[in-house]
Amino acid sequence: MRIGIVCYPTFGGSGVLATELGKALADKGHFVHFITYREPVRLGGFNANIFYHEVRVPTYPLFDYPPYESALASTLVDVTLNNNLDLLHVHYAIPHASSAFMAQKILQKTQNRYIPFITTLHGTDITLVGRDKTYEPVVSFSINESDAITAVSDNLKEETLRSFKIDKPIEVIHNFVDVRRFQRKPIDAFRQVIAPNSEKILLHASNFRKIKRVEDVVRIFAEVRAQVPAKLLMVGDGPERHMAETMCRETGYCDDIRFLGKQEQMEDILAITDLFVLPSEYESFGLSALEAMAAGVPVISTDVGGLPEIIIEGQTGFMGRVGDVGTMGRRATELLKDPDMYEKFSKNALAQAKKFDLHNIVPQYEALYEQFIL
Ligand code: GMT
Repeated sequence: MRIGIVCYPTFGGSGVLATELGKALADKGHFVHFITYREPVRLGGFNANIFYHEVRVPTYPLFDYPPYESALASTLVDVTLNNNLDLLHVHYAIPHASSAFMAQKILQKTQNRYIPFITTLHGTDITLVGRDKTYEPVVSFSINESDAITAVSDNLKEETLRSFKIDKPIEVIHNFVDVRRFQRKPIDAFRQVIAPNSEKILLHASNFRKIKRVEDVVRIFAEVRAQVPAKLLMVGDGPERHMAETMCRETGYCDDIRFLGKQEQMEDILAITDLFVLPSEYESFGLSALEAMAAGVPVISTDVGGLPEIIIEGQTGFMGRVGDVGTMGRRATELLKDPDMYEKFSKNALAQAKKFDLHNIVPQYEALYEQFIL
């Protein structure tokens, strides 16, 4: 198949998933065309079946807001025609689904050619941004005009049906992880630098937006650190980072917390990690938690959104209510203090991640695509 993938090329979960999907499809012999404004961060090395098309957004003095949506639609028309694409798969509804709809109509009218498009809903495109009145009519319309709609969790499907009038089925295809990629041996020198006295290592990775509640990560760490020698790694960057850094100073554990910024080699960082912490206000799925589990790292998280679909309470990690840093901190401490329990959780986490391995999930996308290929 010849598939066009549209996504945000950044470190966000939807971009990561879309890129990994494209790579997995290319490995299976499909031709994959990424159509984005920048090369996706996880794209990595050369693959003969992968093509990258940059969406150029020319600026003009009149444009306070350069019209990205139009530039994307035009590029989709061009790439579809010149590469004889079979279908478009857009990740994150805004503005990708409406651009795909526009491209579909242009191709129909001018070339008498029908290009199906599938929209995968990822989370904030529904739960935050999409619900906003400013976008809602366009989001509802373009989701409904998609040839197929998928959501990354049962919870996100329910949220979508609650917030929008959707007149066609939404198929749930859970996010996936390449488990093999996360079977790394810890780099001793790296562990030694981070935790020179064999302290436990906790990790949080996100885009540091409000919804991630990074202040709770620091509070949970403070609870743990009061009981167990430990270090906290904060990976990523975003609007709440400065606040989190200020908070660290207030806890008195500043020397034990390191902000690493954006990182591409998550498998190496996870290989030295003991516990992953994700106390979000909402997660449609929590791809970062699944990646941690694939590395055998138990997860301490909130019990929101799609997280209970991947984390098994009391077996692969512990979940607390939003803001309940006391419970999450206590559970994290118990786990780190009990080597037998930790060992069991680590094994369970890996076993659970294997259920979401790319070999189990990618065929679900292929089966869906096949329904639309003439
Ligand atoms: O919130 C993020 O980390 C970014 C965001 C995105 O769309 O790029 O992530 C959403 O999609 C991910 C991939 O499907 C999910 O794993 C995240 O849970 C989801 N984030 C939220 O729902 C807040």
